[in-house]
Amino acid sequence: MSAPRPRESLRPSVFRPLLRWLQERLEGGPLHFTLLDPDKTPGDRAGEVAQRAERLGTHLILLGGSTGIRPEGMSAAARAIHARTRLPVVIFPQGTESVTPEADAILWMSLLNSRNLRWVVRTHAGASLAVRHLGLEPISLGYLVVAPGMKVGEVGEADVLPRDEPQVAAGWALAAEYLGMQLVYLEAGSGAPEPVPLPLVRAVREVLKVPLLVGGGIRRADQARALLGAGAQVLVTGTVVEEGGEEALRPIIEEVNRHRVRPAR
Ligand code: 1GP
Repeated sequence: MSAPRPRESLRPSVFRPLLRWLQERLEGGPLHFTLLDPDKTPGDRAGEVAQRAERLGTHLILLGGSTGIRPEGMSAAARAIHARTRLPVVIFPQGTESVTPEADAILWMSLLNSRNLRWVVRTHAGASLAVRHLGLEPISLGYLVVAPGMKVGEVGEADVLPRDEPQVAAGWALAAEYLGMQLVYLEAGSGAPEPVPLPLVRAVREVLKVPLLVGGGIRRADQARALLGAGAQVLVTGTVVEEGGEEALRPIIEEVNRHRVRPAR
């Protein structure tokens, strides 16, 4: 029996191919992604929060979390965000439960420094045919968890990258690029007391050709400015969106947009 044929996405994406959309916008400067966890910010509420983030100037919504993710929750949140914004919605997967045809693409992320092959490639092997069947665009991403790693470091069974060894991080990031990853993400873990250290970002940026995303623990504009100065091309914030509200999010997004030579939209 042959595998089911891929079909046009159930919800044809206006951003397709999203990777190209992303690369074009990155030519004009850095981007800000808003991470929403449908377990903490479900359904219509996700739509409202995304709408506010869009008004503040965010460029894309990542949908996902480390625990408690269900396909129905992902779909409801994605639908609500599409109803209220014109932002692309991209799956930030926890596992097969994160897959929804309502998204514009899925980050095909491999937690490279996990001790468990489940997070590196095994879950992917179980989900790839479904993703193809749904017509979702996969964007490969080398996901590197830096100390302290927080929940994702624990759940993902990561040997977290040390904060004081920039060349170690550079080695891992370049390995990801050489493996063909289209994006690399340095992750300190959601709610980390401090973001990824600047020397790590600098060392990784120096060797990498593909876009570099940085997230975890970004709460203030001065941190955003420093990370952008060190070479981060996409900043991801989650906690500040869900807990800090508009006042906390605004200066971070403003900082990202101040670094752009032309608007993203
Ligand atoms: C998730 O690192 C991001 O990948 C979000 O981190 O919740 O600390 O913003 P925060």
